[in-house]
Amino acid sequence: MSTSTRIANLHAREILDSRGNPTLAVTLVLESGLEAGAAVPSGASTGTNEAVELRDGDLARYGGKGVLAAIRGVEGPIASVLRGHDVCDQVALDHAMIALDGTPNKGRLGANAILGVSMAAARAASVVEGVPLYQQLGGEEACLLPMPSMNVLNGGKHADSGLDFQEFMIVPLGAPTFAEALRYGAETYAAIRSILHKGGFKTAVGDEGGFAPALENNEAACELIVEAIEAAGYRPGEDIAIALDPAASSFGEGGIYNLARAGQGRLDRTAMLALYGRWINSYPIVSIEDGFAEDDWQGFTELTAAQGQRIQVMGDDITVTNPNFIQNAIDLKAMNAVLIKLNQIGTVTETVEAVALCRKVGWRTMVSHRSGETNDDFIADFAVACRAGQMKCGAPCRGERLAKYNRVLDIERALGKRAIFTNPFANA
Ligand code: 2PG
Ligand code: MG
Repeated sequence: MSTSTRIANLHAREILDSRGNPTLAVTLVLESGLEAGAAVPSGASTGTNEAVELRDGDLARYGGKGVLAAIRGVEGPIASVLRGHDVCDQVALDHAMIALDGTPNKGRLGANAILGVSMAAARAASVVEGVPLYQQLGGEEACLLPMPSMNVLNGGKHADSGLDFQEFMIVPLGAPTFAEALRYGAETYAAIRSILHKGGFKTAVGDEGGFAPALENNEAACELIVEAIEAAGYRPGEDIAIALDPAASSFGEGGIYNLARAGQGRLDRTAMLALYGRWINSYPIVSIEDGFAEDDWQGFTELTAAQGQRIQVMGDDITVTNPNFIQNAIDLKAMNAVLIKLNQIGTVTETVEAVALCRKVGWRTMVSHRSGETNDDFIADFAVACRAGQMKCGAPCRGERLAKYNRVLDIERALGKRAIFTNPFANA
């Protein structure tokens, strides 16, 4: 190993995410003097089994959300263990941190601390190797650009719009390139704004850049999106489809779902299944993520059995990017796709393993941002590197969301003729 690839030191500092909450920015320094950094995102609708995000709990600072202890972990024990390690051996250094933490959920050092180092190491390795990050992680065959799902209407824990469902997304699956997909999405987003404006609704946005109007109920959100797709000159279902993330753990427990915000009352599992069935018949829906709560494996399994041939049934809170939970989903046939979030599991290596497990059984994957984000665009490269095929990082609005979409644009341009962009739902 040459001195140029050995880790010399780690620094971390507290920065603010897109909600104004503290998070970590990590800088990794090599013996050669080369530096690379990464910033860590943070969720609002988190799964119970996600790896632990270490917060100080000191109410005198940021309401307890400070990350000074996580920073001490990076600069103290993690730096001591990683000093001298080859930055290009991602698997070894991620495993060194997992071993140092010693808990099953990274509860001692914090997944936020560990992930910041893991991402910074991948970036440093790409600089050392002189290749872009997507190629460093994914090799020469990393040419598949992700189909974006853009979150245009925000509800649940991401906005006080009154919508129970968290995310109403548009999927420009008829677009020939990623750049065109982004244009389809941005034009439809603009059409939603005009329709809302004309209807006297507020056009303020939620955490992920989608509008947060006080619509009458959850269906009205789907109606509005279909109207906007047409107003923008596209064909619903053929050019642009709808993807949902109800994030049902936010309003459901024990098989009962409380759609009170939008005045639809309490529904049991069977009624929720019927509701999704009606919606799938009425609107061009291609994907439902977290249609049931994280404790409701039966709901997932029933939805997959009933609708899995027609739509993508995807897990997020219930699978938490953790190969153990994904394996359980495979055993139960509980879904046919998995959402992938680096900070749910806490290292680049384990996230790559989660994607590989999905690929092994022919399941689709979607790489995802968190509702609390920074301008770090790591996930754009990561989605291309692991040939995920899909990605969501909010609306085509707000800098921390566009940082990722714009990075995919750059990757598409850099790949030139080698770039592949396909409709992942073509054979659904
Ligand atoms: C989700 C995510 C991202 P959060 O539920 O899929 O959209 O939200 O980061 O708040 O968990
Ligand atoms: Mg989700």
